[in-house]
Amino acid sequence: MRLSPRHPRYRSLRVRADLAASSRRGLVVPEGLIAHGRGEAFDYLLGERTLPSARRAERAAAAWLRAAARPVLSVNGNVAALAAGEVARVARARPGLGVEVNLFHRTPARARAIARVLRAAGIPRVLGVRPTGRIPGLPSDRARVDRAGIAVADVCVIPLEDGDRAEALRRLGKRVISIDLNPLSRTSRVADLPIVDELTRALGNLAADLERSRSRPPPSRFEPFDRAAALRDALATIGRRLRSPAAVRRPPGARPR
Ligand code: PTJ
Repeated sequence: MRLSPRHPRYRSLRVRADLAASSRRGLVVPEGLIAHGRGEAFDYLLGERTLPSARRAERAAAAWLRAAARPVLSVNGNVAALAAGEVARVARARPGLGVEVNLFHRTPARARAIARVLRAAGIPRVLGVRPTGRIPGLPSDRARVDRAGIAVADVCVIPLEDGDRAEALRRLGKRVISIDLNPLSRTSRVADLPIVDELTRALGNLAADLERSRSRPPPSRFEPFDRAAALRDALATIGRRLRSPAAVRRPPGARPR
């Protein structure tokens, strides 16, 4: 199908078409397409831009990654398909960051395919392809981790994650940074540092912050982050947008019936 760049929602249609193609190749599971739709809905409600509160969260996340001893970024099918380049940029800007494949719907072939995409994006060492450890008390395949990665990480970045694993990671005493457009999701609510922003925008901002601070010594401690305020701000933004008269005004060019 040909998409016209003049279509007002060209970017969104392009991303959908790319994800659908990734799903046909087996990189993204059909459930991942549904998850993307939910993300799109929240992005729409948030105004499809990075909120100032999300930007603050991204800056704090960059500082936590710099303060961490063993930080890891977890990658599932959607993340590899949507943002392999941004993951590589973050990994370049934070030497020592582990990049680990972690899948809810795991098959060895999918894990290998995702690792290939990450390597092609410029990440030489991809963890989690053959898991060597397990997160206790978690029934799903998401429990299967790398003993050199998530198992020993002190800070985990978990984009598009399910609430069970976010909770399990916290129980293990890890600092959890989530990236999830839904401020009501269990993942956002249990994370120590929830970033309520779209994945590619969030990782791009994180990479830019890390690149800017590379010449400075890393912080000696983890600055506290007001997670409740970040979630409240995202919800307040959604509420304001839903109540605004502009929400029911016809878009320019729409014909009256
Ligand atoms: O590749 P697998 O097998 O590990 O499966 C990955 C999916 C995404 C299918 C799996 O993790 C899943 O089912 O996730 P959930 O529980 O649907 O949660 C995904 C969350 O990510 C939802 O809260 C969405 O709102 C959010 N989300 C979706 N797309 C984006 C997003 N958040 C930020 N940016 C996005 N592009």
